[in-house]
Amino acid sequence: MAPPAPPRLPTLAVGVIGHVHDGKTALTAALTRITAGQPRTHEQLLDYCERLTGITVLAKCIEYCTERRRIVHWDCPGHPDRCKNTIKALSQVDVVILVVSAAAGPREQTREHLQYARALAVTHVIVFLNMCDLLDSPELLDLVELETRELLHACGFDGDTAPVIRGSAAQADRDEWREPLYALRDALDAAPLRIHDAAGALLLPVVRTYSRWFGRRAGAAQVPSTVLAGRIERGTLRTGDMLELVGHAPTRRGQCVQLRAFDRVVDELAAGESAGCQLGEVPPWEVTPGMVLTSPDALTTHRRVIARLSLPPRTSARPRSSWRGPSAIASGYRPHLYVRTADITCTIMLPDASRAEPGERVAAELVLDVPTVLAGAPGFILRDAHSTVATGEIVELLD
Ligand SMILES: Nc1nc2c(ncn2[C@@H]2O[C@H](COP(=O)(O)OP(=O)(O)OP(=O)(O)O)[C@@H](O)[C@H]2O)c(=O)[nH]1
Ligand SMILES: [Mg+2]
Repeated sequence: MAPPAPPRLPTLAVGVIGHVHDGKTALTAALTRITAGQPRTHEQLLDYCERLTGITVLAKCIEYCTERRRIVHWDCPGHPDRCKNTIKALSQVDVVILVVSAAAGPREQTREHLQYARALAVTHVIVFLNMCDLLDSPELLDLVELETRELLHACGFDGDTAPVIRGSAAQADRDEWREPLYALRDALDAAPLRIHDAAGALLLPVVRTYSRWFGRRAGAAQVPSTVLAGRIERGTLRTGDMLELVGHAPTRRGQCVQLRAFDRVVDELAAGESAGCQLGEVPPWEVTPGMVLTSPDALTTHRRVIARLSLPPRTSARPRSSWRGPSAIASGYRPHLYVRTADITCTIMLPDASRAEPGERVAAELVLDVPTVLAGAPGFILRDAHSTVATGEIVELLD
């Protein structure tokens, strides 16, 4: 029997970020067990390969309810090689929970994830100091909290007022460690909601695709159909709507055959909610994550933009041999551009200078390899194989 529909509460999208192995998945599992929804264990949130290595690879999206909110929760990977999945998940959230190991303090990925959240216009951070069961010195905990607040300041957040909760995700089922989880749940209830425009033209950046085949019975013609998942950024999506997929490949049209919010079939979903839209007449191989689902003729794509870039400053940390830290960029450099859920190679053209050094802010022209929907994008991230090249915002759309 299908589970009962959760009450219709305002949706808050939350991303859990932090350095690798600081306890993000353990905290996600603990949160599902103290809120209304499907309780999960740490193992249930990992797939087969992840269980073998203990490292989260894909960002996982789950849903649960607190007293006042329906939470759409993204458990992000912490490993530096999985940054791409973290960025795509962060492009879908309103608020982040920053998990910091009390035993180790903030580290390289703690800083990098905060920079991503800032670049993608997230303004509210809740800090969870995890693994406090391993430390019995309150002075050391004070020091880690101070260091984390300083890091929040350095990354452009309000480090003085951000809630900091001290707890232990792995021990959350024990009575003495239950209170911090309740405090975290209350902090999610108190987090500010974003105001979404439900009346504008539909804009749903596709984060994941699934394929479905109909007419599997003998003799019946097989009709491919695709399920597109993502968060509605603007507008309202209804079953039966005629829709258009824009960006990357030639524009495709199809009808919304079925609409799902996690495991519930619904008739309508509005801006701010996560949707799974089964699109008829469009085969799965023609859809790429990063495309945008919209109403026919509502949005246009662009390939050239003027942008303001901020290059991260050099730090003394060199945590692994293949990581070479922030470096200077020159005209003609071709990093990956992460904007909304798209991941596109682009060429940087610096009109005013031949080079830009770490820590600088420069204006640049970006030429994308494939056209994509860029209007209204909250911000973007440029990365190469090993490190973040720059974060930035679009100033002007050219063509
Ligand atoms: N002692 C102790 N161990 C913990 C705590 N939280 C998590 N752990 C352990 O830390 C290890 C890593 O936890 P995960 O939740 O997988 O860490 P993660 O941040 O999700 O890791 P990635 O997603 O790969 O970055 C596991 O063995 C957990 O059991 C805690 O509060 N106390
Ligand atoms: Mg994890």
